[in-house]
Amino acid sequence: MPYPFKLPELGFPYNALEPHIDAQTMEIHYTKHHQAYVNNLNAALEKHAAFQKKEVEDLLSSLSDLPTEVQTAVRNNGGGHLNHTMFWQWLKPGGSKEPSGKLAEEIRTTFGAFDTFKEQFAQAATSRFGSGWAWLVADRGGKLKVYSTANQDAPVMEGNRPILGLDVWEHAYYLKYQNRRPDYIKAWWNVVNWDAAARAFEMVKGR
Ligand code: MN3
Repeated sequence: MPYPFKLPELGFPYNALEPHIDAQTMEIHYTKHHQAYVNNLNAALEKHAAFQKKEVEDLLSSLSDLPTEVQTAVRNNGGGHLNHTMFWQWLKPGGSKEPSGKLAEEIRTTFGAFDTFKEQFAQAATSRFGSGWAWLVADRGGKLKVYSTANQDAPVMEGNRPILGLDVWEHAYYLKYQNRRPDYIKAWWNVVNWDAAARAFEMVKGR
């Protein structure tokens, strides 16, 4: 949905992902951090009616079309809004431990084994210096790749389609895990919504 952007439904209570992701972190992450990205994105576009009909993906994939003075604000806050909107969908209480169907096949073809994929993903998430995201994406050719981005940079900025993403900003884990990012990553696998990842992959294959 285009401007004015809104906080999406979370789809589950703040405590639903306990003990892996705690309720207080979820509440602050959703009502404060994500809300701030939405507010700042709306503020950036308030005086630019020509861009108010665009979806956030379109804004991010053609940042250079925007007036120079709002490019950074849209990159940071549009990315923040899009990344978090997807992140909530990729979380599910008691989610399945592994993907199934075509995504499972493609992960095996690309990485050799599901566990090898998990290792590469965790490595990308752990080694991202400072704030950012780890991603499983499909590139323009539909090939799966694992990498990380800084800040709120979104895969769509490089023409990639996100299949699964993990927020590794400290605000996503600090209350429970403090400096132990690897423990947060390990716990997060327990609440991944592989059905949402599989749907994202189907959409890539179907276009
Ligand atoms: Mn976040």
